Amino acid sequence: MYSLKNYPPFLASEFPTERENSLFHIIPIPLGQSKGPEKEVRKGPSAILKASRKLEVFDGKSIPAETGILTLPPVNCRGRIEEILNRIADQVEDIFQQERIPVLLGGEHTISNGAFLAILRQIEDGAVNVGIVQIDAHGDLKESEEGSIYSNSCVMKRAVDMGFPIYQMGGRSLSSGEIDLRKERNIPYRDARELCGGSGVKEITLSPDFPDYIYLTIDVDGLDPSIIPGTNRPEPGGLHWYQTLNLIESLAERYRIIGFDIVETAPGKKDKISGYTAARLTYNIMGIIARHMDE
Ligand SMILES: [Mn+2]
Repeated sequence: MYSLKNYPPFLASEFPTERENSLFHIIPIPLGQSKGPEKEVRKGPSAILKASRKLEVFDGKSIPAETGILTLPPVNCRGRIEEILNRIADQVEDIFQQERIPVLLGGEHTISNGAFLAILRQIEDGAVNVGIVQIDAHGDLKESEEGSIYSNSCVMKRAVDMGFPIYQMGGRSLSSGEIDLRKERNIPYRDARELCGGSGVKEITLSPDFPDYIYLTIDVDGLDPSIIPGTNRPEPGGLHWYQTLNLIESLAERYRIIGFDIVETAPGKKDKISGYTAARLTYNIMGIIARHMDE
């Protein structure tokens, strides 16, 4: 059993959450595989949900909560990682089948692999028609780390191996092996220096052949650590607040976002900013998606 005190429904303090036919279904996933202090990332989903109680419903443009927000119980993150990823995939698949939008709250970045698995299960004729757009300071393109192919540094390599077209945004700390893989596989990207330097890019055009349907995976370290400091691998020079929202809005204008995740939020005990900002980010992305649903 889990406690509602630690996992309150998103925006529980406000009105039309938890209603039937909610557009957004939130899955809290408290995964932290590390045995060291980095395992604190498993408290991220709870921090985001608790902080969401302080949100006001207007996001600056609309009231995303009017589309309905359902918060599911947290995924059981005990056992083998393959089993955990299957549990996540089952939940996400169920949401796709109801034609709703899954919102995964991590937890470490590895949880996205569960969503990728669910997307693959939806594909009938073998042609992958969903691309994955990643906002992240890192490549996460390693084959394995510390003996595991399911480390958070490997999550996008698994996506590539599954056959997904991917697009990387905000990168600024990559290994030479990851740079080689980008070249080898022709992986498109816009790194932070190009996106965030100077006056800052506000709109993004993905590769011409990128699929119309996209899944968005947001590692909060893709944003500048002045925006969300509470994360395990903070890296200077990231995306700023309105830049992040503008870039995502520009994606929503051209592509259909079928689901998204916010991962790697790891606020320390005295950190009052990171959980709240991740909740605000989650909520404002719901707003962006809701406003572009009918187009
Ligand atoms: Mn990452």
